Amino acid sequence: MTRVFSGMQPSGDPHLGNLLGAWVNWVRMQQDRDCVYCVVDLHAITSPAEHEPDRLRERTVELATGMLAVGVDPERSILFVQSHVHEHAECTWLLNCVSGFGELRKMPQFREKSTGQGESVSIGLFDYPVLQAADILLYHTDEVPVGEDQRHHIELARDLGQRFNHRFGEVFTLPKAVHPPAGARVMDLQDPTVKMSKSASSEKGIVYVLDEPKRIEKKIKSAVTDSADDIRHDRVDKPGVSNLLEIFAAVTDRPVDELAAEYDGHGYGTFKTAVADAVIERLRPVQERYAQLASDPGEVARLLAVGADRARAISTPTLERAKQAMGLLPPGSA
Ligand code: ATP
Ligand code: LTN
Repeated sequence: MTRVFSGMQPSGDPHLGNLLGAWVNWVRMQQDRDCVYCVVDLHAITSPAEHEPDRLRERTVELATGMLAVGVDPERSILFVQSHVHEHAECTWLLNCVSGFGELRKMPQFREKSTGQGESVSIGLFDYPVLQAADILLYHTDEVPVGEDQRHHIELARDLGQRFNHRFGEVFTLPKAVHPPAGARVMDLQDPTVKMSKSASSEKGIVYVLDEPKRIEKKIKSAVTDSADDIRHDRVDKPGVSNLLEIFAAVTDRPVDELAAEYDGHGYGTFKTAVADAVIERLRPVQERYAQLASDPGEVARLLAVGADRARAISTPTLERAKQAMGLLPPGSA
C-alpha cells in the first residue's frame, strides 16, 4: 500500500486554511493509503520568537486533539508527536553528514525566515529541512501531501535519500510531494490576495477551527469584497467573492459555479450569511468532537503513546539499517 507521511507544526491555532488545505486531504487519504501523521514539535522550536515552553506543550496537545477531531483515525493511521520518537533527531544527524551547506543555504524558507536575524540565526532553523527529510525517509514514504511552499523541502528529502542510497546502499524509499488542488488554498478574509496564515493574517482575516459561531459569522460578514454586487468566480477581478465562493464550495462539497449561479443577484449580505452558516455547520461536528476529546486528556495521551509505539516499529529498523550501512558499529559487536 502507498505510504503517506505528513506533519504540521504546533506553532499557532489551526485555521480554516489548515483544515481545508491539509486536513481534509489527510483524512481522505486514509481510505486507501497507509498514513503516518505527525505533530512536528522539534520543527516548532526552530523559531525562537514563537518558542514559549508552556505554550508549546499546550499547542502540541491541541494540535493532536484537532487532528483527531477532524477525523484522523488513530486505529487506521499512525498519529504521534515527533519528539516522542528520538529516531527523528538521530536520523537527522546521519543525513546532516550527506547534506551540503550550499544546498541548505539556498532553501527559500530558510532565506525568508532567517532574514533580519544576522549571524545569530540558529543552526536549528538552517537544519530544518534535514529534520523534515528524516521524518519522511524513516517511514519509507511514497507520498507527502503538502502545500506548494514545501516543494523544495520534499525535493531535498528525495535528493538526500538518493545520495545516501548511492553512497551506502539502498536504505531509503524516495518520496514525492503531492499537492492539493489549487481551490484548496484559502485566502485571508481581509486581504484575499494572500493566503490565510497563522503568522501573517490579522485576527479578523482568519477563521480558527475552534472559533465560536458568532465570531465566525462576524468575520465572514466583514470579509473584504468589492463595490459591485454580482457573485461570480474571478480570482483577478473579484478575489474576495471568489475566496468566499471557494470556501463555500469546500465546506458544502458543491461546485463553485453552481453556488455562484444560485446566489448571483441576491446581494452580498444574503451570500455572506449563507457562507457563514455553511462554515459554522461544517465546523460544528469538529468542535463537538474536539470538546469531547479535550475533556479526556488521558485518552489523548494514551492514543499518542500508541501512535509513538507504532511509529517506532517502522522508524527504529530503518534507522538501524542506515547506521549499519554507514559503518557505525552495532552495540554488542566487536
Ligand atoms: P505559517 O503562517 O507559520 O506559515 P500557516 O498557517 O501558513 O503557518 P503551516 O503550518 O505552514 O500553516 O501549514 C500547515 C499545513 O496547512 C500545510 O500543509 C499548508 O499547506 C496548509 N495551509 C496553511 N495555510 C493554508 C491556506 N491558507 N490554504 C490552504 N492550505 C493551507
Ligand atoms: N515543514 C512542514 C511541516 C513538516 C512536514 C514534515 C510536512 C515537518 N515535517 C514532513 C510533511 C512531511 C510545513 O511547514 N508545512
